[in-house]
Amino acid sequence: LQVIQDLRLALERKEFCLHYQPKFNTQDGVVIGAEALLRWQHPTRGMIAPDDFIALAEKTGLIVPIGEWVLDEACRQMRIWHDEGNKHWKVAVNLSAVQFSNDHLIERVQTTLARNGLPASGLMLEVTESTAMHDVEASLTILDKLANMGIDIAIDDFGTGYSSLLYLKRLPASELKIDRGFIHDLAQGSGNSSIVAAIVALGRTLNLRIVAEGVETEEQQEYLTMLGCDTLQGYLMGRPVAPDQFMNTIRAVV
Ligand code: G
Ligand code: G
Ligand code: MN
Ligand code: NA
Repeated sequence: LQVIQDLRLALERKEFCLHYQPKFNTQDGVVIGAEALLRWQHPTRGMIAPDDFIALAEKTGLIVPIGEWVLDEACRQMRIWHDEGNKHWKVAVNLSAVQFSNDHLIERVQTTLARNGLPASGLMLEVTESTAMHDVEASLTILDKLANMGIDIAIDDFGTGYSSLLYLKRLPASELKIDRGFIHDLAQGSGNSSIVAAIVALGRTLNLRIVAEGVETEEQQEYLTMLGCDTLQGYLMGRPVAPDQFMNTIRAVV
């Protein structure tokens, strides 16, 4: 397949880039960091979204070198933002299931932080609920190592998998990201609003920050604030943008 061939060459041809979407503290509106989101600038097909090539990258194993590039690039950019005075920001990097179970993950993360001079506290790793719960004992081993290095762990797309509460309690995560499907159809008194309220309560109990992603309207923003979400992320406050546009994006909000 042509697209597999293209994907193999994309790294050396420098066709990947990262866009960054800001994350805001609900109470004071302060930016606490950004999620790095991968984009593929294809020479003839234009910009390709990750949903259209991550699965293929996983199947071919190419996700491992691509993921290493993502981690390195995200750490490099966050080091620049730290040096510009935003020392408290973290960059959140998505890990796919294949990367997560790769034997070299821990070592790669360590060397990448060191190479870029980024403290572990400047990095957050996002794993989906289904990845984390797939083999819970193995996940605990890996996540404990990462957490012991001082890296924050977020459980992404939360509410779409099947978490055992016992395991959730043992996971060294600091953040639950409510899947944007629940946010999209959020309305006062709706089924989803009860689910969001329940996840917020769970987060309080387990000492986890609750992030609402996919916030698109002011009604959602107000309601999620009222429900007690700690962090908001979405098109309303900022779309994913190239790093040179990031400061302008957040200045428009804060
Ligand atoms: O903007 P958005 O289209 O960027 O992302 C779509 C999906 O692709 C999300 O589920 C997101 O987690 C995933 N994704 C984005 N960037 C990366 C990445 O660098 N690595 C992995 N594994 N997934 C990513
Ligand atoms: O699965 P993950 O949470 O990593 O994916 C983040 C995805 O959500 C990216 O594709 C990003 O572009 C997208 N996204 C971020 N904010 C919004 C939003 O407000 N609305 C919608 N529909 N998608 C969003
Ligand atoms: Mn994510
Ligand atoms: Na998500």
